[in-house]
Amino acid sequence: MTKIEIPPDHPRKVSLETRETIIEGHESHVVATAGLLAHGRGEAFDYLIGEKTTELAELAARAAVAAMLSAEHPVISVNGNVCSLVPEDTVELSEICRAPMEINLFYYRKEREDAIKDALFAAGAKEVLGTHDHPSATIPELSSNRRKVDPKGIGAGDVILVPLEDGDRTEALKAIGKFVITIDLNPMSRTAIYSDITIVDNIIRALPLMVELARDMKDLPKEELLQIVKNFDNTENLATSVHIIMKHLEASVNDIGKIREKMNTGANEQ
Ligand code: PTJ
Repeated sequence: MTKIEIPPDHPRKVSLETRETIIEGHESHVVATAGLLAHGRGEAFDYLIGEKTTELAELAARAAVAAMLSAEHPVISVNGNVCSLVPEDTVELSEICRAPMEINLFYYRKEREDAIKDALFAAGAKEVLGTHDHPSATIPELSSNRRKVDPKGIGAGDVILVPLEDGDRTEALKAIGKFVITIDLNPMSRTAIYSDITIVDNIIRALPLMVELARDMKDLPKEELLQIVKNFDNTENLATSVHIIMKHLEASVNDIGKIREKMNTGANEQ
């Protein structure tokens, strides 16, 4: 299937193009079928936060980058959606933070692991960890496919970035003492709540922002990085994120009224 051309002046151009990207990812086996549904849920939450990076998300991204840069062994966990939407940024963040990428799939199929690996290499990766070609360690607290981890990657990691994750694994990673960072548009998801740092933003905006921050912050002294992490409060971050959604919904009530009033006035004048 060829990607459909979205007209440059279409008001929902970015959203529609992102949809096309994820559909293509599904066709090339990178994205699981359930990944399409997960993306739809993400789209709905993005609508609710106003489809832009909030100041709060920027603060969370800064704390996340500080945690990765100051870690002994940071790791980026990559699933189908992440690989499809932001392959180049993921590779770049991995390089700047010296955080290996590990493919870790909920809907595991060897065909998918291979497709994701190829896509990451095509995006410039030099090394990609995963459970297929390496002996695997297991997270005992977890029963899903994601219990298998690479002993050189998540197995040994101290700070793990797990974007668009399911709640069970985040909980399991916390239970075995990992510092967990996530990117999740839903501030009420279990992953968002269990993580140490949650960036409530669309990964298509959050990852490029993290790359930019990592470039700026990579030479900061470790104490300064650790202080940035210490000053971050995820409880406050998540509560305020929910308030942002509520305010946005309140504002929509007025907007709908105004648009309909204008529409009716226009119709009466014809
Ligand atoms: O590739 P696999 O096999 O590992 O499977 C990946 C998915 C995403 C299918 C799997 O992890 C899954 O089922 O995830 P969930 O439980 O649906 O959670 C995904 C979370 O990510 C939800 O809270 C969504 O709101 C959120 N989300 C979806 N798209 C985005 C997003 N958050 C940020 N940016 C997005 N673009």
